[in-house]
Amino acid sequence: MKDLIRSAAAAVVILAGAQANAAIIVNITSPTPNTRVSAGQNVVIGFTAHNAVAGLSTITITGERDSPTVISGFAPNTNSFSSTAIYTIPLDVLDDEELTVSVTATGVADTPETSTLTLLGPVGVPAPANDDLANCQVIAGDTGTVNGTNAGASKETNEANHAANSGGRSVWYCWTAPGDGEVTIDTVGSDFDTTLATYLGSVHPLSPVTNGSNDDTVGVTSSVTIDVNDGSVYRIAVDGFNGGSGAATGNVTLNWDFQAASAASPVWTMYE
Ligand SMILES: [Ca+2]
Ligand SMILES: [Ca+2]
Repeated sequence: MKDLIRSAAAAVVILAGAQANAAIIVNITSPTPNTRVSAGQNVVIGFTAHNAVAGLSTITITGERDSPTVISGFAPNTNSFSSTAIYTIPLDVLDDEELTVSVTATGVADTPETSTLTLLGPVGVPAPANDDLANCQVIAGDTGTVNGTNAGASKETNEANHAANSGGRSVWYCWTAPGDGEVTIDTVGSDFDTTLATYLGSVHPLSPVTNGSNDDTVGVTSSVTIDVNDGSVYRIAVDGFNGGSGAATGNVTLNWDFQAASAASPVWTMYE
């Protein structure tokens, strides 16, 4: 009979594939993966551990940001064990953050085995439609104003630091110059500390426009005046100033005002 049990355990090991050479089986049984959690919440982690061959020696519960907790409520050489542990969600959990909880069972004579569970932080603010450069909001005409938000926005891979600030919650606008001249673009009316930067190109990394970025001009809002060429497409980033604890967010107001070259900078030629 004992041989039969050993054979069954061996078969489980073979089926497990990656767990070759280990006879330990450990499973987190509750809660279900990707359960939403909130700051400070006590989550009951249910688990089972089993080692038919040589018994268990220790079980360790590790929260992603915690020191390991060793469960010792069973006698050494126990073959099967099921219990619960409390995992307290960190108070600074981020929206949609993935928190990993691990249960590791160590056998008397086997390699430890680990089961992991991912929990998700609170539901985050959905990203605005113009979060990514590729989805820039098209703005057109000589002059205008649009309103939006950078709440829920993020920074892309290879995205520049706008106005030399790390930012982190950028939104994008695309504007095609209707002629040669200059355009003043600003975020006056926005209700948070903005940064503003203008670029040529269509994928990161973009080419910064000369004198095309600014942090503060009107209060903490931003303004640039740049020379533009007829038909060129300018990518405009509005980000929140990041003083070290994340980018500022709020309602974005973006204004632009184009002046054609003849009106903006008349050329006077003297003839002798
Ligand atoms: Ca973005
Ligand atoms: Ca600013």
